[in-house]
Amino acid sequence: ICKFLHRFSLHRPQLHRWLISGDGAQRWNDYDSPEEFNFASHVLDYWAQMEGEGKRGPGPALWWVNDQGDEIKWSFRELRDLSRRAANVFEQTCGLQHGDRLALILPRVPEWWLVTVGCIRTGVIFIPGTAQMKAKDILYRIQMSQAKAIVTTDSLVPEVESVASECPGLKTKIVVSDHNHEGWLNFRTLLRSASPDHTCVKSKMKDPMVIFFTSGTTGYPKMAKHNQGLAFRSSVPSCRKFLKLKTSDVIWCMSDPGWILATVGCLLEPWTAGATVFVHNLPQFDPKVIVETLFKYPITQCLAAPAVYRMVLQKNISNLRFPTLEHCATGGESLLPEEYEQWKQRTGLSIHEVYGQSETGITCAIFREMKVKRGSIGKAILPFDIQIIDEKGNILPPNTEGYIGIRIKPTRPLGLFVGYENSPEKTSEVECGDFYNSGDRATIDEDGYIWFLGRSDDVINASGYRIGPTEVENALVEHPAVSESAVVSSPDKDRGEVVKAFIVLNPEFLSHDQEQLIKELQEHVKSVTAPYKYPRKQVHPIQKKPQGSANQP
Ligand code: BCO
Repeated sequence: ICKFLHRFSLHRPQLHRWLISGDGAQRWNDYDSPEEFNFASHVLDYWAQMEGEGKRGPGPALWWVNDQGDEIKWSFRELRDLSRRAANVFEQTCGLQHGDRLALILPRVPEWWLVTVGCIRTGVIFIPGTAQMKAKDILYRIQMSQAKAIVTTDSLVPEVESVASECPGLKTKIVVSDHNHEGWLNFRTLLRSASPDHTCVKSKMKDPMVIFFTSGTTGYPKMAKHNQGLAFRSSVPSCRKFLKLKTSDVIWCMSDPGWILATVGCLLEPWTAGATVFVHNLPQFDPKVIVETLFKYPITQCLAAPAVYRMVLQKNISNLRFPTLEHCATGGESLLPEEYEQWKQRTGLSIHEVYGQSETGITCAIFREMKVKRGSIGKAILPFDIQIIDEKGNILPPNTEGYIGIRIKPTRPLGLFVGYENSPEKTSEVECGDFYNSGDRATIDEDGYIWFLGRSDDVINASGYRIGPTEVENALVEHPAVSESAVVSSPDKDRGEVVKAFIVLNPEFLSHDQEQLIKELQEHVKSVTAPYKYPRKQVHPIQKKPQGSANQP
């Protein structure tokens, strides 16, 4: 009956309402797979309608602030109209069509939400990236993804301009700014004159929605492509139980907009529940500002990498009893049991771990009302069937170390990526028997709780960032001092892991002051690739031996 009603509801908005309960949870089954789904029309427009009928509370859909005291609050109706305008900008002004790709490289500005939803309305596939990226990172992403358009911010205009001639497929450059740039369309100006009427595309569930670039052990980042299932997944009952968001909740997910954690935690999860998304556009991360913000605004839930909680605790701030905060979740790297204990003692709140990847979205979690087992990343969120597997895809018994596997046969669950774009061989490398092999090592206990152990490959997870050693090695060898480099992960008390680089110097740099050279190499990496990747551990330059001499370090 549920399936029938759901199918019917896609064409009859008045029936669609029957499928949504008072707290915003949609009455789909965990295993449902409707043929059509569009987050903008099925979720946002629904909440706009509820607001219009006085059936949703007064909280805004988006509440944005910055460090200069600016504030923006948009209701779901405003968001609907503005994102329809964005859709018209993309379709009418930029000539983008269903299936075209758009690179989205913005910091936490309100327009990020208009661009994402505008893309969903038009069927344009958006490709988020962090605004820490440099020209080469951007060039690689545009060339690989064949993006026809880019939306970015003032500071990245020169970076894009420096590589634009190498991107013949890039037809439209859009800047989110109060200033105009030659050769660029101005998003804010266009939005003002665009029509708020737009007919949302009827997307099929299998239509691509978003592509995330994700780092691996070798080579450059791969493109993990997701269909509409990533957004639909937020609507199924198991996912709704994980944060148990209500329309009165105000959730602050601190992830950079370039990561899947932001797409899930700042967009899909909160708005599926009709909750308020809170955003603080911090130019620079500062634990003190995090604490002040949690005191100043009525934030009820926060989702941030363990490093954020860790750095707040390290500040030794006397009062961490936040007046409205009820629930804390974390993901991206491991939270240490002692950090959990300290946070609980100082704030009175538990931190609930979640686990996921760019390929999977949030895969398992300590649900809001679930018993916390300290150090566990929780249980599978349906419809994902997670098992611990060996390298052939055989299921291992409880308490045996293996890989985190997600069942893909006989049915690939909605919410799991559809594959690495343009790389069937890389896609098949991670398919292992009936499972997707995450490459992460873990055990599962008799109660179904999963215990994360670490990566099986050389990918470095520094404060929640996934960094491929090759990306840093390639950046280092661009410096004239560097003849060869090898980059590895190194344990770190603040960031869990950090990048450590070993350098073989070219002979003419051997006499240079080593401490100064280390700093220069760090700054060099920051200048040629996204700075979060720079080697933080002291790198000790190694003398390059003349050819034929003994091979000593
Ligand atoms: O630490 P330093 O000051 O030496 O360097 C920092 C920045 O100052 C610097 N930087 C940034 N922009 C720059 C720049 N330098 C030159 N030019 C620029 N334009 O570069 C370094 C960047 O490091 P960071 O981003 O780690 O900065 P910070 O301030 O230490 O931030 C700490 C964290 C904890 C806020 C940050 O590391 C963070 O946000 N981590 C979480 C990442 C995350 O969200 N991961 C989730 C991925 S999705 C996923 O895992 C799937 C889960 C479902």
